[in-house]
Amino acid sequence: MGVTTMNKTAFKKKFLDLLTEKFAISVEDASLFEIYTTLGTLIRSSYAKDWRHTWSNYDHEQQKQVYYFSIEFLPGRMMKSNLLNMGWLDTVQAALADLGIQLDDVVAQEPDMALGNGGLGRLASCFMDSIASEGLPGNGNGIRYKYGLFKQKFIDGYQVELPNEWLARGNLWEVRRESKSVDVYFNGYVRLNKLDDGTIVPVHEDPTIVRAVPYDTGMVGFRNGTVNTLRLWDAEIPLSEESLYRSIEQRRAIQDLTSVLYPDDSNEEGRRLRLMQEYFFVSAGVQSILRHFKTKQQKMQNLDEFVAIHINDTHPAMCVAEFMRLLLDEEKMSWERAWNLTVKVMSYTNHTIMSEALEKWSVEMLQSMQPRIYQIIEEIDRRFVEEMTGVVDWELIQRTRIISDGLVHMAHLAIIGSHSTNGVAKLHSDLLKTVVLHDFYRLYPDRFNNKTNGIAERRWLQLANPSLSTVLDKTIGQTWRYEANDLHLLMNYSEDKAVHKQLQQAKQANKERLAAFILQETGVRINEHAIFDVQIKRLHAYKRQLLNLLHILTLYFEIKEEGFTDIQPRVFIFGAKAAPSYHYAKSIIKVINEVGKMIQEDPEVSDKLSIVFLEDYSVSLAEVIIPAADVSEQISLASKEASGTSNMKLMLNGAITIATLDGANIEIRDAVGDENIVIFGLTESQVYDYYEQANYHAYSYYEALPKLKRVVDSFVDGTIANIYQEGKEIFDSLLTYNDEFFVLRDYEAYVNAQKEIEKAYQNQERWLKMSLINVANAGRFSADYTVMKYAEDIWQIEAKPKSRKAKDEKYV
Ligand code: BZD
Repeated sequence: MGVTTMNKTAFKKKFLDLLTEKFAISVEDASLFEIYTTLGTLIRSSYAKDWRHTWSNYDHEQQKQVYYFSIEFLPGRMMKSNLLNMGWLDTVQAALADLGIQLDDVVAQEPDMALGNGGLGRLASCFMDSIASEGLPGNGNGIRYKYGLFKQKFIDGYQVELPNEWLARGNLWEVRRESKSVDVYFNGYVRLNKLDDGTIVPVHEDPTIVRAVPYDTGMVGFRNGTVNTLRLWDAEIPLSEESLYRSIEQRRAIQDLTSVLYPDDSNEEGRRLRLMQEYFFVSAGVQSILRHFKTKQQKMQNLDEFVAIHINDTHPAMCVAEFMRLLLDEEKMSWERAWNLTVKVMSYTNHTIMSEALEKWSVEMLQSMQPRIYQIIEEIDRRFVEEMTGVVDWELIQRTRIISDGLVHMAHLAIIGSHSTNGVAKLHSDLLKTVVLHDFYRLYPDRFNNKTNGIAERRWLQLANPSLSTVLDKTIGQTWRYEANDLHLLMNYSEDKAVHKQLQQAKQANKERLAAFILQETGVRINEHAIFDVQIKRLHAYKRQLLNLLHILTLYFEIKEEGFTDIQPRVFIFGAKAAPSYHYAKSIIKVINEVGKMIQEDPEVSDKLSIVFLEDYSVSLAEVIIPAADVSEQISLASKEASGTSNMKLMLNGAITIATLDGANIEIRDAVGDENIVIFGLTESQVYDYYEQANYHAYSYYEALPKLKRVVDSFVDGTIANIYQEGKEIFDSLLTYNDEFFVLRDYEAYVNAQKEIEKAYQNQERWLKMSLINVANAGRFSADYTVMKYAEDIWQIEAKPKSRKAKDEKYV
């Protein structure tokens, strides 16, 4: 059965038969979970053939494949996106409705697959969708964490973390592939055996062996018959070695290896278990790539014509050394040849300029856990220094070498060991070249390039926003569903009142859906006609949720103390998790929640303002919030947000962006024009000027602006209840510690920008046109285009014409 051919009658029969087979139950008596399991099984078995074909065709046609190594993948739920991509969505929705079942109720049974923290992990999953949809030969390689990112609850306004047992009821989509298991070695020591002919053979003595077992999940391409593979590794006790691991501690240590995802998204904790996780999925992945390659009857020295390995941030940077190890120790290749291949095969993406996120491991830890890998890194470092000596100055070599001050610098390993280093938005890539990685740019100017992030527009528009999708279909036809840039056709209707009206109705329907959700989740009834102002992203000081809060408090005091009456009603919606150990971020959550409560309990303001901080922000929650947003808050301190991707999702859904000139916001402004976005605040070069001249005095802004003073004082003067410690902490961060992220400096500009937003909203004609222009110009941020650029410029892989069917279909 081809995945795009399925009619309602055939589906119903198959579905009901399978329901009986699996559960011996009628549809009337079946639980939603039984229905979900049956539907999922049917979906999976229906793409199974395509999955096998995709896999064998790549081999058969000797296609070069990319392996995307990422310590995080954040796909969210998969059922609906599989249905959409198979071309089954409408049929299945209608067939189930005939049986008295709402597809959305069924879909809600699926737990979010949350094996990631935020932007980086979600990007990896958007790429998986786009790589398959472009028919590109590409696979993901990561870790099958037993517990996903923690579940967030608020208790008395405080964040509390609970375990996320996403596997508790099994996982429909994965296939355990026992036969593809590999062994990964840790600890012990390396003995160098000298053979009679003088060659030296390293032998790993007394290792701890962990069995890596892969679980594969099909990544279904959009209506093109391509089904790629996401391979996630689980750690198990090796069967043959069972007797060696009898102690409970030893067994537990192995099982713990893939137990939890580290919940820190931009802070390097340097824990031993994390390093073990990194080597574990790197070694398992690289071993399985080489093992597979050896079945091809190709020469090892031509490996780079068949394999590209992508290092997503530095967590998989040991790919470089592991690849070298296998070529040297197992394949007996010479160093020069192995190195040459490694650099050609590897490529690396940097996702942050925050120095605390740059991974460094102590020599001691790496050496004791990975004695052979450490030796190889040491040799790479030695040769690097040797090669550069006399070519560039000594200080530059010291700053760029891999091992220094007792630390192994993972970004240095990734850059030196690969042919490409890219940033994730133009500004970010420029900053890498000119500031953060400037030294490396001097050494390897040709390796640096930009690949602005992109998003899976199928998920974020077609699936998440059916109301808007219908308006688009009616207005510009359906080709945008295949070719995101065709959204641009909407520009022909930028002045069309009838289209504006339909866009407005679609947005209103989504706002009502979100309001109902909020009522159900929090018991709070919000004004559906207010401006829905949304900030959704991890809680981090540089993202400046605090600046947003200062504005909310400003409005609050204007109403309470200055008697303002003409404020446009607003609902401020937050979604954000803080790393469990990030005290300051947790204080901000608490304070936002307390301000929310204060406002809600005050009838003088509660019809004008409200704060809704939704618990447990996730991909699925984002799918409900984003279509309902009027305003997109992208207010990080310029230079700090590498790209951002919620900015793209929100604009695609017609929200107007209020933004600093940071990350991809700059490219959004270029796409929509200055009149269709509201920009404020310091530019990146002004921020750097402040750093250089060390002349920022937060206090002077506090003193000079009475409104700001009133707001900042409210953190410590008792205005806001229950925040004694948290309020003081925030107050001190701003004044005693001189406001690291220039919140006070940007306050006035931000408040003015918010006034502009309000003015624009009050002129609905203007607003709807702005919104339309945002939708019309969001196509360029489709990850389909992003991955094609990676494919052409970095990975050198291509799709066979037949696997790009979906793109060609529209011309038929
Ligand atoms: O990566 C984010 C950046 O902050 C965003 O600006 C960018 O859009 C996305 C995608 O490129 N970085 C992360 O999400 N980083 C992490 O999640 C992370 C996770 C573990 C350790 C360090 C960082």
